[in-house]
Amino acid sequence: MDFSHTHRGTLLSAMTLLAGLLGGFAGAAHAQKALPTDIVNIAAASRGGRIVSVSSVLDNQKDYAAENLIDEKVFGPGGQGSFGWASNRYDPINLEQVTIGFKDNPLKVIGKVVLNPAAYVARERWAKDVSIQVSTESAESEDFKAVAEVTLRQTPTPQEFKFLPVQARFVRLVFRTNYGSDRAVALGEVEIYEAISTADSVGDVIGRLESTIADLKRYNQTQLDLSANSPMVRPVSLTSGATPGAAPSVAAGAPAASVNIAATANGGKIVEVSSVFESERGKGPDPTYGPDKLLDGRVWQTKDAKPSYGWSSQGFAPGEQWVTIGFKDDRTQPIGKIVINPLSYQPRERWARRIEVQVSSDSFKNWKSFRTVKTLNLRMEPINQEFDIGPVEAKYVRLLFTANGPGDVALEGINPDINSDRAVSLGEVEIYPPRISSGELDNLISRFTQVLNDLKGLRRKGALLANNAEETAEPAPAVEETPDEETPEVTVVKLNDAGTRIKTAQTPVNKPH
Ligand SMILES: [Ca+2]
Ligand SMILES: [Ca+2]
Repeated sequence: MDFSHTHRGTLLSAMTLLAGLLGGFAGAAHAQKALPTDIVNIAAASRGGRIVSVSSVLDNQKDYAAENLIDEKVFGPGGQGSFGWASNRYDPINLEQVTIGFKDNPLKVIGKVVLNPAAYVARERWAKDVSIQVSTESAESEDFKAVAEVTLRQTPTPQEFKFLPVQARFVRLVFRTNYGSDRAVALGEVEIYEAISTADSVGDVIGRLESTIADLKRYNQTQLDLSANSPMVRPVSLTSGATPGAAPSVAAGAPAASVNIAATANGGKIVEVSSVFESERGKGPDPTYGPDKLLDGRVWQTKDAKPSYGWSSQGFAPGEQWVTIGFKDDRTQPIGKIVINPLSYQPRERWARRIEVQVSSDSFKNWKSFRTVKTLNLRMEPINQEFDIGPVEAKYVRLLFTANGPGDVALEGINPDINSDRAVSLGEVEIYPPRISSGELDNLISRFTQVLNDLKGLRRKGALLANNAEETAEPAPAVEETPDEETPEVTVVKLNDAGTRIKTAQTPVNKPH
């Protein structure tokens, strides 16, 4: 794939979201649920779909014929296009209905119906509550069973209804209510889609991708809902009693806007450190200054019974002290921001002032694999300091220290980068993946959806080949066309050449005219 740098970063971010935030959902729902559905609308007249019967048509006008439900058009501004179907009455007892059949009457497994109310009539007539029913046998009314009771919004948009996969030879829509008219019930378009079995490997991939996209959409919505009052990064607080700088918790309800992936609490870890401070020279490293103190979500506070000192090196010269951070499961992560708090239990002369941020996607032991992506110049203040990075990809992030202390000593013969050669120290490091804006996420969702549709298209090609191969061995089950005399009470209307209506009762409408 050929992504630009920006897209690559964005895609990486999405992968992080998927892996990190949505990981919990994966594989959770293996209970009975709606399956993914195919991309071909089998109700469309262009695909051989047809109206088998309809209860009535508004003033028997051809403009409102039920065939308009499957013409893949709705009316446009000013009424051009297709008017949709409207009934000739609205009777809450004897409900209006329309029955749709598929090309050659096969038994289909369907999983989704899309309805668009947009009919060119008063909006009060638009269908509201609709019963979706199926028959596996004939189009006789007693054969139908309900699979979904749906409620349409009063908007001229396609509205999707997924349900558990069900076998259907005929689909009937029974119109229970409209939006307030006693004259008619109306609908612009009906689409019907087959369910895709997830039992085979391609179907399984399609199913997982579709549910991932659904999770992304939910995540995006949650982000939008929270964006008004949700800070991206929880600051380290020197006064608050709550764990300062702790990783924002994902478990606390909605997904956090961003997660500190360096925090020990989130699987972050120190994989290598140049040295650890010896409180008493010759007595060895003092674990109270250990590098784990960089990722513990705390900074030094006087009032703490057991304060966290932060990390300190043993000795300091520019470029000779470092600490290397890895992530949960040694995963490669996209990095968008680093937050540093220099406050440590050391004199300010020892606080880290300049840091090279280096990243590697290789082994942390392979020094040559690290490259500098940013130089951080810290203020000698005991506060969180934020630095935007990249976005870059990193399996390991190394902080290489090149200066300590305030740097305000300007004496001849003194290296201003070394305010203390005893140690370099730091209180806390936080690392965050790049943020994704809602627009970027929308864009990603639509690209993922395109991939999903391409996959469904490929599956269809494969399925067609397989069907052709099997055709001689096992012909598709044939179904007799419902005989005219058994057709349910139907009034079908045709126009003769002079435009006069001719009633031809009890005749299924098989083709457009
Ligand atoms: Ca239509
Ligand atoms: Ca700390």
